[in-house]
Amino acid sequence: MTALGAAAIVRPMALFQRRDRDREVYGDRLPAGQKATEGWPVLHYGSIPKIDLATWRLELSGLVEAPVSLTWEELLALPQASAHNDIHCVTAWSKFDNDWSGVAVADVLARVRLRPEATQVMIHSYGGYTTNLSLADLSAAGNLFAHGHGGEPLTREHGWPMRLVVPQLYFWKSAKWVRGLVFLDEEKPGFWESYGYHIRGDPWKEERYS
Ligand SMILES: Nc1nc2c(c(=O)[nH]1)N[C@H]1C(S)=C(S)[C@@H](COP(=O)(O)O)O[C@H]1N2
Ligand SMILES: [Mo]
Repeated sequence: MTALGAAAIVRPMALFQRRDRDREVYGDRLPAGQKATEGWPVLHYGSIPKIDLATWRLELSGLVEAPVSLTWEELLALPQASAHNDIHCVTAWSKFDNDWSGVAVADVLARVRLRPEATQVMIHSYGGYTTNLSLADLSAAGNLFAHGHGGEPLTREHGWPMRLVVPQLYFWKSAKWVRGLVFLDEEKPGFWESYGYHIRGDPWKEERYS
């Protein structure tokens, strides 16, 4: 057998063994097709945007009664919250037991009056990334606009100064470097969704691609 052939057979077996081990350790907390990672991979399209806290804003616009713009100080003046959760990336890694700090999505949404027809949201990031969520998925309990992880401020590559954390959906929905939410009355695909990622992305239903 060639070296290549051996590698091709051995590697999938190792993967299955690892998935079995992960299944024993994490049980029902591991969605189908995922494996646990100890580190924290950095994944994004393009380069890390340059952000200045003095000019940073979180803009709430679209189907709202009046647009709202929060400065960094105004975000920090909102009630500070924390969340403990597992995250699942569509590239098949899951990272367990994350401790996030930030502001509950509900407390940010409380700052804006939505028009009744607003049912969907496009998240916009510094650097141009977008991802879409239903208003229901965005406002699910436990979702956070996070500025810290593991007791430390977010690092630049993980979304400093602030990222969204929506742990019940695949992690591409958790936009890093968030700069605005645009409220919509119809479902529109964001960046990865327009390249064939699933429009919703529930890891428990393996909604990876459409
Ligand atoms: N702004 C921005 N946010 C993003 C992305 C991106 O390319 N740009 N990639 C998404 C994807 S595909 C994943 S898996 C996670 C990765 O987050 P991490 O680098 O903190 O692990 O960020 C998501 N948020
Ligand atoms: Mo991803």
